[in-house]
Amino acid sequence: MASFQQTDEGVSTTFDAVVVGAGFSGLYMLHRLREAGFTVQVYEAGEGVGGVWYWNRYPGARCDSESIYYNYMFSEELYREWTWSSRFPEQPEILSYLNFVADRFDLRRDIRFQTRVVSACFDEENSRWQIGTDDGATVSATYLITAVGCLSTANVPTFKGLERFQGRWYHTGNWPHEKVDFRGKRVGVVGTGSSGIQSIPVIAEEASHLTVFQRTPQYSAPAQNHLLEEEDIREAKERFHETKQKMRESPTGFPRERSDRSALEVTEEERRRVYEAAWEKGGLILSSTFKDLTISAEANETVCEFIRGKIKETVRDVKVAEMLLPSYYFATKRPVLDTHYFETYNRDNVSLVDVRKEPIVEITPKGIRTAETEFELDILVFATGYEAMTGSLLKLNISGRGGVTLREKWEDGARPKTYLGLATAGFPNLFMITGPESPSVLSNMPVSIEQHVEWIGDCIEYLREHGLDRIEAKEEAEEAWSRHCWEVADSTLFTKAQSWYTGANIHDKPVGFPIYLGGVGHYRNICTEIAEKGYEGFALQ
Ligand code: N01
Repeated sequence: MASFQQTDEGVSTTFDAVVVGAGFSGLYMLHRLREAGFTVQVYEAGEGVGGVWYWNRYPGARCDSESIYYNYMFSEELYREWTWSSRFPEQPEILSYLNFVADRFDLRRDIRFQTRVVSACFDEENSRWQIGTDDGATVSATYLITAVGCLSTANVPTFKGLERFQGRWYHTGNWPHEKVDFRGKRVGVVGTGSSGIQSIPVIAEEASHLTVFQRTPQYSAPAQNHLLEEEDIREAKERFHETKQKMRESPTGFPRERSDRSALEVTEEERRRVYEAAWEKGGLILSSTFKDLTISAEANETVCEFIRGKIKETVRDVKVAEMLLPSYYFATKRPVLDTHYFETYNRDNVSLVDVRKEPIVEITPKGIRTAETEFELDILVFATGYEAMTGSLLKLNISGRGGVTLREKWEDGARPKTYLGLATAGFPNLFMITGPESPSVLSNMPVSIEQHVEWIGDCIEYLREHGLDRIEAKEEAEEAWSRHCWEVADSTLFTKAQSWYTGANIHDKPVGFPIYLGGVGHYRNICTEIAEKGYEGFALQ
């Protein structure tokens, strides 16, 4: 039965479910549970819906997944009603889409904006979560569902002296709503991941001078973005069912075919032809051109060499080109797409600093001091990434059975152990959308989000139908899943890199690989089978 109580002031404090976050995950979770007759309260720290697409407003921010695949597929009507303008949508358009969805399904009435969840304690006697928010309120819910995103806790490096900097500084993941004016300004960008590489060419157009502080050179390929033709849009809408099925069954959540050839079984000319074609087509397809690029170091080196060749062809200054050449295994850090990134280093107003050779020593009132020199800057942009996968979950201060916190549980071991990335032992009635050890960031996110939301929705309905109100992952099931997740990852090159995938980007963070690499379709089948077996591996009461 749906539980719902009113306080004296008429404000409800008891819900079937509390959902944290109103981005892609939280919006659909709210809709799914409400349709099934449950009472839901969503808390969102921002003033509006959108999650990462609400906060990431930095210049050049756009999605690296193609728009026609980067949307909800749970409703054909919704899919038909919305029309994307370009192949890779810009942040404002994605935010408009999520606002459209919120209006379309009347979601805002159950979202409390500008309210941050600051604690969640499991009350064992009543099998309920007590959830505290930063406005001092406490509410109670049978289920706590985190929809906090995998990349939402900004990593601002603890450079000495930042507080003395006399200019302004920003992190790309927490960008102001008003435009930042770079005209006539000396700007420093620290970081060359996706956010840095998207923003650098745009900032360079405006700034009087841009200095890029690079720690690791990146393999980046051109997005080859373009406006969508009417014909593309019509075709996409007509293929809704076929595309949806392909995406759900695929390894990565995209409807594209994967190669069954090794990069080493073809001639050098053939390999070059394949890589050139992928380069021209643009997008994230380079990594799926051959089946063994993320498994075999030798195969991987062929694509690395191809991209290094492109960088050398593009960047005119030989010394700068040399500094931009990456050496890690391609795709073991998140592949990056760009629009004129390497070309930007041909501009007179752009310079590059290699902070591995010349480390940043401190931020001074006037700029950045490296081991060799001081760079005078008016604006600093930290494109330094996130405490990925676990950062936003840990910030919620969740404590489960026996008062053990999620932080204690996960920092104790070498990795954040979960069962399917959906639940974790010791934390009954807690569900995590795209949690650690699910396909999440190595898949097309909306596809993985929908799968989790639907699985959680079905599970909560099942519990209601069977008169149960408590579910918890068993330790042995979690142990087996976590081991499996690691073994799959460790059979690839992914665990051999220093990346935010492994946690190596955050000082002191335990290094692991909290992403399931077995494939989106395969993972879906595992989750479905577990549910069909009466939620095997979970204890139900
Ligand atoms: O962050 P990152 P991001 N001193 O962690 C450097 C998604 N995303 O915000 O590589 C100097 O990738 C760090 O260096 P290194 C996407 O999944 C998607 O760019 O650790 N440098 C690196 O160069 C993406 O992968 C989209 O050696 C320091 C950079 O900062 C993820 O979000 C757009 C440093 C951080 O790169 C994160 O991308 C944007 C220090 N102390 C983001 N600390 C789209 O789809 C860190 N760095 C559009």
